[in-house]
Amino acid sequence: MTERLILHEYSQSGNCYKIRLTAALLGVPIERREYDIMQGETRTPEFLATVNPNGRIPVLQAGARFIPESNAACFYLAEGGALVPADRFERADMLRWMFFEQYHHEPNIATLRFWLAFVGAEQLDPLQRAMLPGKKQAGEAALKLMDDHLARQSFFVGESLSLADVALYAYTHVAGDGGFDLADYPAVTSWLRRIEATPGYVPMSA
Ligand SMILES: N[C@@H](CCC(=O)N[C@@H](CS)C(=O)NCC(=O)O)C(=O)O
Repeated sequence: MTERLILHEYSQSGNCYKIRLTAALLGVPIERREYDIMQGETRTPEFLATVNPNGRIPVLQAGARFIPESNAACFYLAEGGALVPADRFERADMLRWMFFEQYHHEPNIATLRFWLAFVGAEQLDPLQRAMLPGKKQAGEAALKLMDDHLARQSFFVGESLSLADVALYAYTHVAGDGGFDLADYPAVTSWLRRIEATPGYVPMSA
């Protein structure tokens, strides 16, 4: 990749970490620009006009162009390489797990992490408080589905690491912050360790 790559991010966000992990696994250098989402730094008129009209990070900047949505940014980096299956069915299966991550996993597991570990249980408004049990139940269901799948195979798509694993790893490995007990999901726990043993792996804190 010849263009300059800049990740607009909040480094404690799993969605941002996905992109750093993808880049690290591929050996692609990216620059990083930090925004404090707790202070509304992605909601300024300048950010909305130039980086993302949706007011959120991560956004991967490739040259003069911007790619919001974490999984789209991961795909931009990885297309044509080892993290995207060459087989058409497997490529669609990878996307299936990435859409699952955005619809069934992240809105429950990442949201509970954000509410409980970043905002704080006492600061939640009544609506958020009322949503806690439903999000916990839906997050548990997502982890159970993942555990059943990973009891049968080493990675989400076949036997090798793909973007599906990277996308799901980002918030699963810190699910404890949202009140989930990963000891209940042994196949998921083994899969986390396999990813961490992959050459090029970097932790979220790096
Ligand atoms: N579907 C988006 C989610 C982006 C998102 O929700 N970003 C959050 C942090 S993880 C954010 O920017 N929040 C700040 C705000 O909404 O003001 C993705 O995968 O990139």
